[in-house]
Amino acid sequence: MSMKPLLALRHAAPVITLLLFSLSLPAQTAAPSDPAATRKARALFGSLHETQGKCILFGHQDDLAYGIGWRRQAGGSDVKAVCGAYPAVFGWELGRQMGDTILYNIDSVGFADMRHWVKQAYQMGGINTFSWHWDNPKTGADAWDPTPAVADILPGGPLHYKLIDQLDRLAVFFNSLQAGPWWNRHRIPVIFRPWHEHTGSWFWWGANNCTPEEYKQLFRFTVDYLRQTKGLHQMLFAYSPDAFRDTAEYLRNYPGDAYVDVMGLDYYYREPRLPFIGADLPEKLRLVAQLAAERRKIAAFTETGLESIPIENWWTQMLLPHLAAAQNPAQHSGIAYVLVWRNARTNHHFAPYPGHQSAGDFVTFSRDTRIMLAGPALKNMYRKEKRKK
Ligand code: BMA
Repeated sequence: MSMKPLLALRHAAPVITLLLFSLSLPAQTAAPSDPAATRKARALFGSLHETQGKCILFGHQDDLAYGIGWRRQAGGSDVKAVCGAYPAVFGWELGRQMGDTILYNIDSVGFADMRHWVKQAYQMGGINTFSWHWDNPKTGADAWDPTPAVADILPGGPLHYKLIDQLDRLAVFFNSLQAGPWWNRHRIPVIFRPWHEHTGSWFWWGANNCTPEEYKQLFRFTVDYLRQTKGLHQMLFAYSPDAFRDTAEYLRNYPGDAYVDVMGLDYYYREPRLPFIGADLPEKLRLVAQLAAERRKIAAFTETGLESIPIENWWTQMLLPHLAAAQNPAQHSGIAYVLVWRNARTNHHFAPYPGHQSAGDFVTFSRDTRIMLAGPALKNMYRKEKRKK
């Protein structure tokens, strides 16, 4: 190359910089809690924030892995089989325990398969979110063993090494979720929802099994370790209490704005409680949406469902109006996504399947303009990229 083009290039450099800078100007003001979040994680956060209040993304746990009467079939999805579209949000589970010889999660989903499906979901613009039912590190029993263990795994505790071991393994797994061609290979941004449903006491990290201070320390340590020690910046973190009475209870274990991106709610519809929930949920979802809006966070109904959906029109008569009650488009406030739990078997499923009595109502729900499933609009989820400062 002669000197002239080189010089031209040198002079063009500030112009290019300015151009890139101005391209990034209309970037969202709402940003992830991690100041060093990757471009894709920023884009995801920004898109969710922008969508919030306008429409609600529909999600399903283990959607691509199995459903009623099938398992591990290419293209399989009960949601798609019923309404013609894949969900927009895909939930995955990391428990019981990660280890050198452990190939499957608690629900017999292989981690290698999961990696493949996460990528598939991402390539359609879908959002991947992870739950973690980690075994009780003190007793070795499952996550539902309420024996207190949080103090033991905090720094200085006798079992701290077990937490480090699991977080190291989670980091390897999260980092293995990658996409893009060689010139733009990147880590897939994910929403991680650790230590969920803590307002209940069924997990060893639940309300009666550790103090709010211990819980906050555990949450902060988890985030700091993954973010700072392991250098994971593709992560958004969800804080997801179960049923709560008021703002004070919702926020009692809140680790702080620097540690949370999604303010969630895990709350199931259960038949004996249905009239109560019917009255209660719009208000609770509104409260979560408001708390999130005040902090410029994302609000989400991070886990819900009505087991086996015995109410034919539950989708349009309960879930949809409850979600809609929290929407406030003018303020970008509302519930950004809802995730229903897994389709394990006919007496433990939360999405419909072909032939199910609520299938027709689900189709109506899925076509409502306020509900978004996979499709062309979802393709832009990771495109509104704010450049890293
Ligand atoms: C529960 C049930 C269990 C499952 C666990 C973790 O709600 O669905 O069957 O093992 O979640 O995914």
